[in-house]
Amino acid sequence: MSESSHVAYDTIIPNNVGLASDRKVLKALEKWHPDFLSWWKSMGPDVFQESPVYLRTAISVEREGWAQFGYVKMPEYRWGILLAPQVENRTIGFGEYQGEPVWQEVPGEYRALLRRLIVIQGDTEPASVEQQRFLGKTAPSLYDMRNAFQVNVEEARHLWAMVYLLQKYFGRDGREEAQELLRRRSGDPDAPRLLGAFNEETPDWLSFFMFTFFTDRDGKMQLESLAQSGFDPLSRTARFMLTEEAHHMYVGQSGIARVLQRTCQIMAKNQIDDPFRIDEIRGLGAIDLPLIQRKVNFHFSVSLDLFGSEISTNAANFFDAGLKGRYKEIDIDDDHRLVDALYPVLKVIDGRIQSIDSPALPALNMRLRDDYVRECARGVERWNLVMAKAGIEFKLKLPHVAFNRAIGEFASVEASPEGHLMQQKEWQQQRDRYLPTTDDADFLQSLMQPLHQPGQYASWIAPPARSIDNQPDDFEYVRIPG
Ligand code: BYC
Repeated sequence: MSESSHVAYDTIIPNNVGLASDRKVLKALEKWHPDFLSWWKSMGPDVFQESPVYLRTAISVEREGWAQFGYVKMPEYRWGILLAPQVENRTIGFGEYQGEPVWQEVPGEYRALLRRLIVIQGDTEPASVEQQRFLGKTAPSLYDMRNAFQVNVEEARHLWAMVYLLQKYFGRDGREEAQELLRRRSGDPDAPRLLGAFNEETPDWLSFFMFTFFTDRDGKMQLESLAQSGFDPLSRTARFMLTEEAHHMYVGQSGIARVLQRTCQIMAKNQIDDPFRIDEIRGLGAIDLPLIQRKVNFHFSVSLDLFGSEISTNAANFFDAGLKGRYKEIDIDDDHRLVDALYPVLKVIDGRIQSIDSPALPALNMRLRDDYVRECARGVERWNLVMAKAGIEFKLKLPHVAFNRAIGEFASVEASPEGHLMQQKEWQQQRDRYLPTTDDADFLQSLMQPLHQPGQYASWIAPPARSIDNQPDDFEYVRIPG
């Protein structure tokens, strides 16, 4: 095992960054630790903090075998600082400094830009834990409860990852930012989280699965871009975070697939082939497909906002400076400078949405968003196989990127899910066809009855295709005192 893949468990904070001999940073982190724990206890999962949960913990950062499974009480989880192994002789892959050796220290002129990127990334991690804090109480099974807690502890570890970068490389400013990350709260009107989607509620499990499919996937795209960074510690941090992120998106992809599967089963069993016989379907304890489409519309559009404006000088500056690349930058066959390159950008011109070739550098947010949309579309196709297999004529669709947007080119217009521009009044009239209604929310809440018997699942969701860590179907993923 190479030096940087070995995780030291001799300090209070497991790490593979040599913390034991980095007294100053260790001290700063040890000071931050109790504040983190009190944040976790007050804003992390409600109720189940004392329950042993069958969690995976990273014990190595090598591609194979980094996860060790075992029962842990969440406040005792070994949150650690784990960076992917250093790549020998790595050079900056894009922008003004292309070809130069990557930086091991923060370049002075980019300090503010880099700090801003790290703070935004860091802010999303505790935000998602806060958003999901009540889910345990209504978990449809112990399997699902465990998955949510796994996601939560890993998002909290991602917070640690960003706090380490802030404290190690940004001195006093970094320490202040680390405190601020624990001060802001999702949805708090006085101290909200920085990005819109992270101030929304996650009130039910359908929302959770949608969030882990759509919003965690934004996390993946952003982390992929940061993994390209010329600031090597950020790149290595993001690369390891990505290995954990994959499971979060799996929870979303498979969670929705299981909901669809159960709805289709219940419809088939009761000889209902029209997905719009809503009352009957709901009466049978299943979630109707049109409601699921409205949830897709909501979570997709809110997640698109996380990519920023289509045209952004911030994005151009991040790229030029070698701080944030494109998705799979090293696989792209071009000059990696983009000085004269063009990229098609959607704009509203003369009351129509048109694709206009624009300078590629300021259009990087749009490009990353396009990569994201393609990935989401593939996931939706997989969901649609569930209905096709059951012989039910219904296809989920991603809404148009102009639909329900609060950031960027389409923030000032209203568009239907098909991408037709509409007057505000007409859109308001149609709103309840497009987006989840209070009725939908109430219905979902009515389904949120906890199921704590090992191997049992709520009526509205099918059991998973496979267990965690090859455990038997009736495994007790969370031990809840009787
Ligand atoms: N809400 O130049 P623009 C994850 C602000 S998720 C509120 O277009 P830029 C995770 C923007 O800050 C991934 N404000 O933006 C998932 C700017 O403000 P100033 C998180 C917004 O900078 C699930 C102004 O509007 N990581 O990891 O090009 C669970 C003009 O914006 C929003 C990152 O995002 C918004 N949605 O792009 C757990 C990566 N969007 O300067 C975790 C780091 C923009 O006028 N961040 N604004 O005060 C970035 O790369 C960029 O900051 C953004 C925004 C892509 C987010």
